[in-house]
Amino acid sequence: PAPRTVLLTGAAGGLGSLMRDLLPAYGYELRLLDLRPIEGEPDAIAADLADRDAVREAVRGVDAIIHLAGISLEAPFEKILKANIEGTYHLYEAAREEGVGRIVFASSNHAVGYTPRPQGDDPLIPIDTPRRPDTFYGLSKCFGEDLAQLYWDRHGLETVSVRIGSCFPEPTSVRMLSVWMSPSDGARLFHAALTAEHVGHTVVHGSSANTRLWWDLTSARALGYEPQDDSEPYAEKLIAEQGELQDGNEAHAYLGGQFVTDPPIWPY
Ligand code: NAI
Ligand code: 15L
Repeated sequence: PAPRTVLLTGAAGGLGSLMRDLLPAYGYELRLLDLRPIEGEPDAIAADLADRDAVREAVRGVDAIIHLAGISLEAPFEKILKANIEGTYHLYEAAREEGVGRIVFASSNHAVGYTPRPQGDDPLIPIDTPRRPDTFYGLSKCFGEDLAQLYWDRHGLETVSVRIGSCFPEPTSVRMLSVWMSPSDGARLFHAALTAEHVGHTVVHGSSANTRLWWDLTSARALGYEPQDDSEPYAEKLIAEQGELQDGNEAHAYLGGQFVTDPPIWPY
């Protein structure tokens, strides 16, 4: 049966807030979890993924999990280790112990951020492109994908790992024209990932059907995902403001964009 009750971790964050608005229309009852309290959501669980007992209690009784919680940018290794690596492990252990059947894992383009961006007639980046994390953050997403594979092979716990491009209300850079996932398409993709049959561990690219797309959406479409949006209407304005992507600019050369050149940021 299709999942009904879904635990949304990272529910206070940018993507979590967008999904809190959009996913109920698909019939899901969301249970919310985040470190931070959420305004207007008194029933949300305020818990740290480091707290194994709280995580186990949070997953009890849900049909599936959308796992967004964690550090979403580059940060010192020790912080990434705790939130993204140990935190994701705690969630998977809790899901295994409580018999939850499926997790949708928010992986990232930064797991493969050092992949050169396709230019000219280059083929789209395939989903089995070699791992090339651009940061400790991207490395933690590689770990999450491998953890998901282990829990499928060993415990039969299914995961769809979504290598999200940039999911924001609008694209805000020329690079984002190629990797943007509109919030509505994000909800469509998460819904497909929750409801497709026999996913085992499937890795998909997460974006809209952008005219300037850099990567292949075949595995996402195979789940039943049919993207409806395209960043192209934003192109003229963004290119007028920022110029085209340039050869010889390292931050324009790779899928991961500025993550390959920026110094670490610590937002919390
Ligand atoms: P965000 O930083 O706005 O939200 C992350 C949320 O996780 C925050 O509300 C934070 O309080 C919570 N959190 C952090 N550590 C936690 C912990 N130890 N225990 C419980 N909660 C914790 O990030 P955003 O943009 O909403 O992204 C959500 C997820 O999607 C992240 O895992 C991010 O890596 C991934 N992602 C997002 C993309 C995007 O375009 N928004 C692109 C690629 C991946
Ligand atoms: C990510 O993984 C980040 O979580 C998000 O904030 C964006 O920076 C996105 O990638 C991106 O590459 O644009």
